[in-house]
Amino acid sequence: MFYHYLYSLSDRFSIFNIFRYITTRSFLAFIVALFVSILIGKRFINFMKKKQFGQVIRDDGPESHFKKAGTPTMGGVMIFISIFVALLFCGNFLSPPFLITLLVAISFFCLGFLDDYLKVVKKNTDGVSPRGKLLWQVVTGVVAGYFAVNFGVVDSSLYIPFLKGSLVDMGQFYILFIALVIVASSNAVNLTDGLDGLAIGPVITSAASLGILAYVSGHAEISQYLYVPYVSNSGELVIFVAAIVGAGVGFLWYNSYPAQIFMGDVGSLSLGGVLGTVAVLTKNEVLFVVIGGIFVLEAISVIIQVASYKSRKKRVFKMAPIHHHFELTGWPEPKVIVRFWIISIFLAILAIATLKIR
Ligand code: 57M
Repeated sequence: MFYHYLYSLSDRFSIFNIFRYITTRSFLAFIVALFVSILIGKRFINFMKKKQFGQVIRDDGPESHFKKAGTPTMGGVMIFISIFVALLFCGNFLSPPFLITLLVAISFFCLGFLDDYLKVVKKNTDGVSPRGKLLWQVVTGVVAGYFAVNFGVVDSSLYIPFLKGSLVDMGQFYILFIALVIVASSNAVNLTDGLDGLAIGPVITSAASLGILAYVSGHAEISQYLYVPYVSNSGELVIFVAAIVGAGVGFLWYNSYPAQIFMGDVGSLSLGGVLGTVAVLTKNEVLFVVIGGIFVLEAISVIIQVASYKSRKKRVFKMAPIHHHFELTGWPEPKVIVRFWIISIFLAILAIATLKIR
């Protein structure tokens, strides 16, 4: 919003010309989101404590988690307040990719908020039914995909890194593919959010690398030079992910071990959905499997565990998702968390490095 007003002043005050640059607005979005999240974090935690809106710990989980009972949750509210404030100042609300990503963020925020509200405030441990949650996510993903494909935001071809040109034109089926990526990403981040800082770390590294890829794909000359599909206006998504990085670092200040607050489904579902949306709107859905490798590993560990248990009544892991397996193997929680962060940083660097070897 303010971006449009401030930029319009640039013909009278040349200083506001800087608002034309995506790099300037991205840096400002990062700083504003970081500042707001650190500023409101303490107050939000105290509010949740006073209201006794704390996490209920399931008794079938690792014993080391029982002491976490009552930890304030729904930290995703403070994350997205920070992101929305930053976007109000720096976001381009006339950019279709930006608006589609905002649509997914708001929809998944509402879904996660409702789920957490039912569980934490209404003490209804089930929250939104898994079927209802999935239906909400799929409808959101299909709507986002419909606008992306039918309003010329992205072409419906699937691009594989290292292959010059597209692999296949999926036509209207690309809408379902977009929905699949958004829903899978949202649920994978949700599953990963099971240790202090375990989800927000890879969210930060994923957002940062997607930001670099969005900048490249939105820049005509650079995208051509690097053989990356050009997606007009995708540069506006850099501001969005920069706000996520800022808000994520601010949230990590409080979510680092031992966590003073959890992000809740309101945080994990929406952050995952937004990352998936940015990945498809910048034509990086395949590379996103590498960037979000920790999320993929966590989700696959659950799929393997559930399939094995249902078919053979035997577990492959001591407990799924895989972070619990390492905990039960004897790794202290901080060691699991930091080692997963190290892997995420490596995967993000690897993904960016592919830009030079296409
Ligand atoms: C999301 N939620 C955490 C917190 C966070 C199918 C099955 C794999 C589903 C899965 C599940 O329930 N996933 C839900 C994971 C929960 O965190 C809350 O949820 C929000 C994210 N959605 O923000 O509000 C617990 O995680 C811990 N936590 C931290 N620090 C954080 O910063 O310590 C979270 C954030 C919190 C806290 O203890 O209470 C969760 O784990 O539920 N189920 C599981 O993950 C369960 N695994 C399981 O059942 N495995 C079985 C299946 C696969 C057959 C098996 O392996 O045999 C585990 N989780 C729990 N208990 N709580 C184990 C049992």
